[in-house]
Amino acid sequence: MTALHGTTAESPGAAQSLTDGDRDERRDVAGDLEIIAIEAIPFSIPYAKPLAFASGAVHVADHVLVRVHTAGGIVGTAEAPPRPFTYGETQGSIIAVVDGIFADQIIGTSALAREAIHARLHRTVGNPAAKAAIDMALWDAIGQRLGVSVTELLGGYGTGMRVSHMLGFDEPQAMVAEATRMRETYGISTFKIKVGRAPFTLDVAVCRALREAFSDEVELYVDGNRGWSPADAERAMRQMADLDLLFAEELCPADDVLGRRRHTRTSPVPVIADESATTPGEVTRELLGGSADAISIKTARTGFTTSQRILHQCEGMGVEVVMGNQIDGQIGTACSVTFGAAHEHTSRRAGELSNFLDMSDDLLAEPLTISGGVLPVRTGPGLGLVIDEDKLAHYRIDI
Ligand code: MUC
Ligand code: MG
Repeated sequence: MTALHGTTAESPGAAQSLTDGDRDERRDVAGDLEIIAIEAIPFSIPYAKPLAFASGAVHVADHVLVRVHTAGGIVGTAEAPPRPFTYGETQGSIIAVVDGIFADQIIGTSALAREAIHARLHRTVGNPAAKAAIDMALWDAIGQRLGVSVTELLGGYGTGMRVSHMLGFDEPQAMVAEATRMRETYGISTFKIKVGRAPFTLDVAVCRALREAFSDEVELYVDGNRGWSPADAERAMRQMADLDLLFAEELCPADDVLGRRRHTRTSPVPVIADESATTPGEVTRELLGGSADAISIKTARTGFTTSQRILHQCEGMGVEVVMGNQIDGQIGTACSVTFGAAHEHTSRRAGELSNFLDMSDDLLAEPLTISGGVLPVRTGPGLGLVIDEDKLAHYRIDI
């Protein structure tokens, strides 16, 4: 059995209160959770309804299933969705970095040594989706071994989250029709409108059409994926000041530091940082630099461990957060709701948890369901995910 790495099992304080039996049990947990292998399996599932936005479009979910195997026969599972147009990761790069770098760094370590594993993975600055998937698979394994859900391990706040649906690029009336379908079928009443095309001939018109169609029955906010200049953002937000938008997300290029600061100062609604705030350090820079008022937390890029660091950072600063979507499939969405529902601060706003509805199929034996505008958390143990092995065999592209 592997010893605990830097935990309290051997510490003097613990020795007074633990019996030999307790100590054996804790060594067993750590030993059962020793990482013995990691699999990175590429799979491709077409979208029934592709999603287009200012920085790209997704027609096929070219994701990677990450499975962490432990000495006790537990398999932790998560999904990495590469976003080449945003972070430069691809299906191939995720597999290469997991197999070539991360596996060696953590095989032989107990999944309980979460800080040691975090420190090793974060020697590498980039590769967010690869690191996040490993992190979440490890939490899944820990939850399974302990017989509790990950959402309880993380915080145990609630049992589900209100859902916000992302409306991809289309003509104004088609986007209204899509929102209507989401309301009628799933009870969703919060929508993130993708903007970042032509602000004054199309984007503002889309937002106005949605507000006119639904009056005050829906919550609306916009996400530009860096598509507008700061000057256009200022003017467009002024033109939409009467639309009662909740937020404006990442409207301008991430590098335009002064422009984004000016736009944040003049925006009539809070500005969310998404692509510009992907690490705790970037969150600090954006918030203290005055380039954002709120933060999008995406478990697909910061897993559970770093997402919790960012969440606590925001909470301490009195900054709002939204659970974002990296165009996740059902496994990724289950991870987002697991984290979002676990905490009070992430549960205040609707989470972006419905993109999987646009996929033609998925890998879970028991699909996620949204009803009454709410996605429930899986009750575990772990993440409570069972992969349909026939579907995985069908959609994997490595054999
Ligand atoms: C979003 O919030 O920007 C689009 C690209 C990506 O990485 O996530 C989505 C949604
Ligand atoms: Mg965004």
